[in-house]
Amino acid sequence: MSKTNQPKEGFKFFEPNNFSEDQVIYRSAQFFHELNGRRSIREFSDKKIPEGVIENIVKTASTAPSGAHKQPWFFAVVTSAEMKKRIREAAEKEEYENYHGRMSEEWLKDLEKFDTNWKKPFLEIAPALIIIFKQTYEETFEGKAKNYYVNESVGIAAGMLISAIHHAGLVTLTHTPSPLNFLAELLGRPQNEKPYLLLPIGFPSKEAQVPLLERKALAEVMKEY
Ligand code: IYR
Repeated sequence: MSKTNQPKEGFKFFEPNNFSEDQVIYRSAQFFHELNGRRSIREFSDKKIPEGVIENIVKTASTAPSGAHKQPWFFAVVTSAEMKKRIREAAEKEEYENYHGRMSEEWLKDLEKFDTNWKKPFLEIAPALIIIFKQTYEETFEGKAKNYYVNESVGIAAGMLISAIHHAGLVTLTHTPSPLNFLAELLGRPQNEKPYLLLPIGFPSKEAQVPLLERKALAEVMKEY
């Protein structure tokens, strides 16, 4: 479709999809159905992820909207057995403390149905770990530049990463072995980056089990005004 006007300086005309109304309805239902099949997985197969898939998933996450389009995120992809082992050891050290005193009784009770504990074998078994870093500011040649709405931006990118992983037919877990600081140290990340989430990614183990959970009904999460 050709436009008669010129776009304003620094802009271009947006090219919409132009789906029919029926297509919009169908696509929305289809995408819900697809994402409703997503579950957090803690039991992984060691099967390799096909070439190029992680790159596509990270590129998808990096399309997320961000404050002033600063894209204040960085994705560290760990596939080396040696580094996965070091991360597992450091994570288990933190998790041991979490499960033995740092988490409240109420918190431990809330986690009972997930049957989790301080041991994290998936950190070595999964073929890859993606560690998302948030960039609290940007380091430029002129010095420090500000980033905006960093938590919101990186949270949205993380959601898009998880959706892309699921869409590809892979599984993941949003793992938070808090405090996460050991990851910045192990991976030698710069001062302006703080670890945000750790996601093992791969195929599920044939024996993988997930807890019986219900999602909230629409009326509990939405109201029209
Ligand atoms: N980080 C711990 C504990 C944990 C916390 C929450 I909130 C969960 O939803 C699940 C686990 C762990 O990964 O075991």
